[in-house]
Amino acid sequence: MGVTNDFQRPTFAVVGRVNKGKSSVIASLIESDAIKISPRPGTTTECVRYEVEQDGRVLFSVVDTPGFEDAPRALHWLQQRGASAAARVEQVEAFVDEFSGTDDFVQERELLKPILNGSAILYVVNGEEPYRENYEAEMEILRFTGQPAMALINWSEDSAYVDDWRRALNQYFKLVRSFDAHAVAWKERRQLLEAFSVLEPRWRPSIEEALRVLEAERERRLHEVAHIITDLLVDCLTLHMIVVLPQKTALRFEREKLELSYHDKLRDKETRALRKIGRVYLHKLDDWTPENPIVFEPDDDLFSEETWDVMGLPPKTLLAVTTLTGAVAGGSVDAAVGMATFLTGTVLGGLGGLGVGLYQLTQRFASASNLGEQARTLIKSPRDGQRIRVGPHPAVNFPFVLLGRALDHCRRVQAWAHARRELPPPKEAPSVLSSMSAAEGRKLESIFRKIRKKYRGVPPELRAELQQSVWALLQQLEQA
Ligand SMILES: Nc1nc2c(ncn2[C@@H]2O[C@H](COP(=O)(O)OP(=O)(O)OP(=O)(O)O)[C@@H](O)[C@H]2O)c(=O)[nH]1
Ligand SMILES: [Mg+2]
Repeated sequence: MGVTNDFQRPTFAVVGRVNKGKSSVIASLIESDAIKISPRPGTTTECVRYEVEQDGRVLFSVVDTPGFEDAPRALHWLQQRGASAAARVEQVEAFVDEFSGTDDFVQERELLKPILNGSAILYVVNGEEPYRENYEAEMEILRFTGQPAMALINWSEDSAYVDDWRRALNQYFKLVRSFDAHAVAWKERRQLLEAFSVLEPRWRPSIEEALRVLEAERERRLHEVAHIITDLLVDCLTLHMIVVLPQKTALRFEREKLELSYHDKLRDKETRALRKIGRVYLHKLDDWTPENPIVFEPDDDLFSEETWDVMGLPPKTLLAVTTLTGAVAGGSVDAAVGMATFLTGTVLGGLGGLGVGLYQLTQRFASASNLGEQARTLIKSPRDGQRIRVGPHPAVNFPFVLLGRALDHCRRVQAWAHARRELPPPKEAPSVLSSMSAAEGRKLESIFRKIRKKYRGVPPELRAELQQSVWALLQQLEQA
């Protein structure tokens, strides 16, 4: 670490006993997957500075440090010198000099350096473990430095010891906050920065700017995700394949293969979009395979019955949406399975206004259909071949299932703290769309219907309208 004077620039040294989550706190705060974290004590052996910048200017820095190993003995050395309160910081400097070049107090000397250099102190404890008096030596040494200091009770979620910790820490630190390096999201990061701004008034303008940057970044990400989800919906709602089969091939032999490849294309589009959403939140989901389902659990197939039951619109809303739009003309609504089936011919006015019922009525699956004589001439089919089209997917619930899954995934990556190196299992929370009102559902359904109709060229206004609705849903999601 270079020697810079940290008295002018906001710098926070994250200190504490070995293995209490110091590096994890930093990783989650600055969203870094590169910081070394491990269950083995003594993972961090040298100070490492991380600078948070905006337009090339450093707004604040955090310094990762090795943990205290033998604080009681170090404190004993300091106390033996018996300096006045005003001279205590020189005492700590003398301690660092005294053992310099020896094998003694290696970690203590290293962790004290940034503090002696002007960093504020962020003292991290593990709130899952009971408070013990032997932490007091560490806190006393930190007090000797005279630097502004706050404490963070890490691992605080569901811990019975947090109150004890708080009482003890309050005696040593100006501020005491709880934190959970494994569960922090945007809100907790903002709260920690706010605490930073209280800790040292001189640094407030920089930290306030960092808060503004954080807020702007949150907004930017939501817009980016709205864009990704809109593209996914438009892409999947308009996806269709036209294949020419020799005249004598019976469609029933080819149908299954065509449908499978059509569904695989949709799955692939979805996986790509979900990875992109992960990247917006600086998470890589690139090593996803069906065997290593970092995006979804193995039985979460896009077209599984369970997925459709859980992820799309709930049956009641679906019913309300479908009957009122008139999309069921001539079709039927199967309330028992909560799935709407409807005559897709009405949706396919786009095909030269033929209005012929080209599609099988299906529930979860799109099916391949022979376009028939009329359609064939219309799309200049070779005389000796039959043109088969699969898609666009006809089910009313299909875009809702896609949307519900994308929003759920977004909620999951937003809550995925960077200290956790694997995607946490999904929370048992109801799907985002389960609380959608019939009015909201109807509005979306009408947009989806228009997009399907214009499947050969979706007007930009329609896309923008959808993006606006997705953005509103993402806002609701964050505020929930
Ligand atoms: N469940 C849970 N585990 C945590 C939390 N914070 C850290 N851990 C785990 O605790 C272990 C130690 O975390 P580190 O961040 O490496 O701890 P450290 O204080 O930097 O450790 P040293 O560098 O060895 O001093 C790792 O296995 C982390 O995954 C937390 O808030 N919740
Ligand atoms: Mg560490």
